[in-house]
Amino acid sequence: MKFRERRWGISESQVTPERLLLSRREFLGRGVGAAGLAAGIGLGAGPAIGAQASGGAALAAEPNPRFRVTDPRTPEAEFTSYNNFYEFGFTKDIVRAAARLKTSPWRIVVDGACDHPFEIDVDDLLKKVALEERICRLRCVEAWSMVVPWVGFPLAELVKMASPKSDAAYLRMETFLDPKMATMQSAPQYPWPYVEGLTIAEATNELAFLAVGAYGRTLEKQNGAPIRLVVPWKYGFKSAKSITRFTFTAKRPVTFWQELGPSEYGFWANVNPEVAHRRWSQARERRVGDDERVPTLMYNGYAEEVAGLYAGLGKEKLFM
Ligand SMILES: Nc1nc2c(c(=O)[nH]1)N[C@H]1C(S)=C(S)[C@@H](COP(=O)(O)O)O[C@H]1N2
Ligand SMILES: [Mo]
Repeated sequence: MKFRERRWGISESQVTPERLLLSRREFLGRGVGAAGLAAGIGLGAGPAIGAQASGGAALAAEPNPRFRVTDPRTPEAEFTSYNNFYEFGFTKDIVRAAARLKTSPWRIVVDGACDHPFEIDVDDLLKKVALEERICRLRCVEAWSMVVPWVGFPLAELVKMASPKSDAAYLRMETFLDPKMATMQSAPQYPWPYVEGLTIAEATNELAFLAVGAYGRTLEKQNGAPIRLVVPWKYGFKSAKSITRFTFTAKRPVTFWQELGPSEYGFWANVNPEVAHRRWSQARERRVGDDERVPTLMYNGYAEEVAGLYAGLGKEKLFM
């Protein structure tokens, strides 16, 4: 097991797969323009620990006792300062760049194969749902993890409002597209906007959640304000931030990460400690906060709730 130990011994920047993949594309000569690079990476230069961006109004919500992991919560300052949000830069330090995200007004389109397509402002959407608090694990494919008290509502509620048609097998989700606001989006070789997808069965599983807050406050911009997905049994990249469109479709969507690296990132991306990423083990994870290395759990600890969704799908690449 010497090999694995060596792996853990190397510096985090070397194990940051998503970033590596992006920079590899730069080397291929299809890279980000110099201006984009300077803006996206340069802006995030200062130390961001403890930084408080705009937003963060108090947001009361009843704790849902059924979704409360007992692991220690990640300190809020870590959650709000150690981020992946590639629209704003390829480092973890994007707080300042993300301050440019304009979250109000925020229009959401719900369309595609459904009986009740609609368009709504996020504030009006929130009048139609009951908010609750859930404490969930978040496991990034890069082998770090957090435990986050989210505030939001089940994604199933939104699905119900739209009333999908019988041929709608998937829910496709799309993040904003505004290169003036998000500098990295002016790099045309990336498949912006950020796209993610779930099967309807996954989207209506009670664990699939739309978060509008965390730690008792509205979401910070860097965490995907004003509304983001939380799919706790899948690798973090499935939990798309700052969503503007939900589309019901018969066709499986090709996601942002699939498009960039189909041999490393798939549609399903369920957490499984026994299935290594092409370039590193997924057996353990680094808990952001105390930096302890702890074992990764099957479906990130949610096997009981979701394993049944994948019965009979053995031929699919369920764990990448
Ligand atoms: N739109 C968008 N959503 C995104 C990402 C992104 O780059 N853009 N990164 C994903 C990844 S890789 C992770 S691990 C989580 C990180 O969420 P956090 O920064 O709130 O912890 O957001 C996911 N959602
Ligand atoms: Mo991630």
